[in-house]
Amino acid sequence: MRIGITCYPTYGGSGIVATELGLELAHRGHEVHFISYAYPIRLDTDTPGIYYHEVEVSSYPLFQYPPYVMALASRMADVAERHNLDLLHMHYAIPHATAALLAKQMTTSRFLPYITTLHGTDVTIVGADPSYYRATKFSIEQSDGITAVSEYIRAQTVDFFQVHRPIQVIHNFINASLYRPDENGRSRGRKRILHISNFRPVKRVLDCIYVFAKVRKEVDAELIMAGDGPDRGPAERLAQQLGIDAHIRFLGKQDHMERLIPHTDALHLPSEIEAFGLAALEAMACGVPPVATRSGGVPDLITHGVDGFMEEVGNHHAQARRLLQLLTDETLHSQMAAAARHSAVTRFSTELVIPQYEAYYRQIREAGGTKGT
Ligand code: GMT
Repeated sequence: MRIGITCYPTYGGSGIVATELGLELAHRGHEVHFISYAYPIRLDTDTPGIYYHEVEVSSYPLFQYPPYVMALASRMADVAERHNLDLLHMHYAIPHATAALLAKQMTTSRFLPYITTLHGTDVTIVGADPSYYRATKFSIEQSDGITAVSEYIRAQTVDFFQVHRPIQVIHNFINASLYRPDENGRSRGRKRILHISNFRPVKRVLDCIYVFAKVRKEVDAELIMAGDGPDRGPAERLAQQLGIDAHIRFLGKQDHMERLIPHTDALHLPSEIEAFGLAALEAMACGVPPVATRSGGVPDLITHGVDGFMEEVGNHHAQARRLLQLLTDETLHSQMAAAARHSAVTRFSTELVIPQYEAYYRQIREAGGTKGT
C-alpha cells in the first residue's frame, strides 16, 4: 500500500509511534510518505520505501497565526495525487484530522480515506478544550477509520465527544530487538531511577523529585531525568531546595533511549494521566520495571505486582516504597524485570501489532468510504 502519515515530528510519544510505524510498514514492503512541518526525529530516510514531504507555512504580516492546517491539507492532497496514496493516517487528532478531512474533500481524482489515531491529550486535555472541541469532534467523526492507543482513550472519546462510530483499539508497540535488556550494562554501584517525559504539567515531574528525596533517605540512588519541557526548570529548582540536586542528572532530549534505559534499575512515571505510557513499555522491553500511576490506559500495559507497579496519582509515599522495593530486593527485581520483558515481547511487539494496522488499512480501503457501521 501507499500510505501518507502525518504526526508531530518533535519529541513526544505520538510522533515516535507514528515514525516507528512508518519504518515498520516500509520494512514490510509498503511505501510510506511522511507529511509534516519538520523531519520526524527518529525517521531514517535511508530506509527504502520511506519518503518525506515538508509542509511549508509561509507567513504574511496579516496573519497573527499562520494557517498551518491549510498548508498541511494542500500538501497532503498534492502528495496523495502525485504518489497515488491509498490512505492517509493521522497521528494525534489536533489539527491533523481536520487537515486530512480537507485534503480528502479536495482530492476528487481518487478515493482518499483517512484514519485518525487518538493518542491521549488530543482527547483528554486539548480536545476537551471548548476552543477546539467542535472541530475535533467533527474531524474524528468524519474519519474513515478511528483507532485509539488504549481502551481508556476509546472510552474517553465516546464520553467526551459522543462519537458513536466504531473505534478500534490498537495498542502501542515496541521493537523488542532494539529495546532489550543489557545485563552487562546494568549499574553495579549506585542504583539508578529513570524518568522519561516531555516535562509537561500532566507528567507531574515534581513528583519525581519529591519521591526521589524519600528514596534517598534509605538508599544511595541516582535519578536520571531524560527529556525536556516547561517543568524542567521548576524540577531543577526543587531538587536544589531539597538538597538532592547533586544526585540528579538532567540529560535533556535524548535520541537513543534504547541505549540509556538498560543501564537503569527502575522507571518512575508519576503522570496525572497517561493514555498508554510508551515510556513504560520501552522500559519493560529493556527489563526495567516501571513504577507508574494507576491512570488512564496504564492498566492496559502494566499488571500490578507482576511486571511493574501502579500507585495512586500524587501518593509519594506509596511510589517511593515501590521504588525502594525494586532497588533493595534483588529477587523481586529480577523476577519483575523478566516479567516486564516477557509482557513487552508477548503482548506489544511490532510483530503482533503492525499486522493489526495493516489489517485495519485493508478494512478501511475495502469499506470504500462507507465509514463502517
Ligand atoms: O503527551 C502528549 O501530550 C501527547 C502525546 C505525545 O505526543 O507524546 O502522548 C500521548 O501519546 C503517547 C503515544 O501514544 C502515549 O504513550 C502517551 O501516554 C500519551 N500522553 C498522555 O496521555 C499524556
